[in-house]
Amino acid sequence: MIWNKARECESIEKRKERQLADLKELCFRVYERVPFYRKKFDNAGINPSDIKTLDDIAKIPFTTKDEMRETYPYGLLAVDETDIVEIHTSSGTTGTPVVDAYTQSDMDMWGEVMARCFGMAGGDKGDVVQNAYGYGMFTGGLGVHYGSQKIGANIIPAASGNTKRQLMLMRDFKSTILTCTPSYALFMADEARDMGIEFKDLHLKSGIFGAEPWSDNMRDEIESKLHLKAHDIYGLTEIIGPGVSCECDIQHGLHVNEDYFFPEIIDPETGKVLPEGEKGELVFTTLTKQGTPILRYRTRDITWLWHDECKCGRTLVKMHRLLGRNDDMLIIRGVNVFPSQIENVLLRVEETQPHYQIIIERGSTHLDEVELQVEVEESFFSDETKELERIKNKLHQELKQELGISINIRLVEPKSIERSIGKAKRVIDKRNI
Ligand code: DLL
Repeated sequence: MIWNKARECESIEKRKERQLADLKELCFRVYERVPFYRKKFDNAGINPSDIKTLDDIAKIPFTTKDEMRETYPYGLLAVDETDIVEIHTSSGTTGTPVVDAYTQSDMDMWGEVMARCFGMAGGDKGDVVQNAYGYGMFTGGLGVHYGSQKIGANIIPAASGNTKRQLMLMRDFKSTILTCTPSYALFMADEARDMGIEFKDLHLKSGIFGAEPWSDNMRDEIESKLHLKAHDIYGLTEIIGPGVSCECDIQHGLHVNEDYFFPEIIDPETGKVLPEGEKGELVFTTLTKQGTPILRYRTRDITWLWHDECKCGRTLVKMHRLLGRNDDMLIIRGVNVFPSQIENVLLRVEETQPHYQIIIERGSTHLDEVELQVEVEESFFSDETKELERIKNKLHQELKQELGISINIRLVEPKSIERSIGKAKRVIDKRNI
């Protein structure tokens, strides 16, 4: 099913015309309504009227995650606060989150792009969507929810976790589409085996998996274990949430909903726009978003873009499955974690030193397991298990509050973590994704 053929399959020329018209309007709108952008334009010596072609977008300065944090909570708002109908924040709970504030028209647009993603994954009215993304401030759960309702499917808002119940619902309500992180899909496969449930006897036909890196190998494993067709979905809070791009049935690149999210690839070092087909950092401009429009957001995600005549008929530009990031952000069980957040907690907790290593593994359960090895402050180090246990519990609580996930802690003796003369190797990622 192609949800919106007129838009998804329109000619490239026509789409470009619309993108340009929307870009121009956007520039005038944010210049007038958002002091943050007015200052950006002024400092760069440009005026909204200087944007005459799509290539002129390169004149506009980038927006970064740090800037989005600095403007918390409503510094990027381009409408009256009373026009906001919903807010979400980035996964992971850093002190100051990144805020996405949606007007009703933004919500309609989100539903529209997610409906397209469902279409790409073969979804339609009559389908039963089991949504095992997290609900709440994270965009995954509700974003998928709105898209599913838009296509008229029956949504089971199972949310993540409680796997036994998940499998029971899947069997009893005959779920046809599963939406969750790819690692959770594999975890479910193992649980099902233990419960004596065979996926081939269930009704799943497709899955929409994303929010974390995965690979073609993982796709093969998921498809064979869960007996479904696995589609990659990409998105990020800063832009809208899930629904920025998704794979169609051809499974050869993700179609970007570029009539709403204008993509560019830049050289992360120089900031220069790279020609189509070259690998670099993905940058997005939200062409029509009203609540918190974003101009040239540096995602830090690495990929490349290309146009081809996709057999599905869609003309939307494609992006390759993500190749990685060019910052140190980790995605652990779908939650974004920066090593600096861990460091901040270690500095705050007086019993520990900011000498640490983070070891990430994906064992037999397919879920990410993290161990934080951390040095205890000399004056607190003791042979008493009780005392060490107290420190461990305290740190565990603090980290859980900061990161939003639980991590295993191993306290080690002062000065036992290897010191580096160069850039310290803080993260040892053993996940073979
Ligand atoms: O993860 C939104 C989302 C929800 C996408 C559900 C897909 C499905 P954030 O928490 O803001 O938003 O994290 C965004 O996650 O910049 C990527 O680095 C990573 N990411 C998202 N989708 C994929 C994917 C949601 N399909 C960050 N493959 C992004 C690899 C992904 N990484």
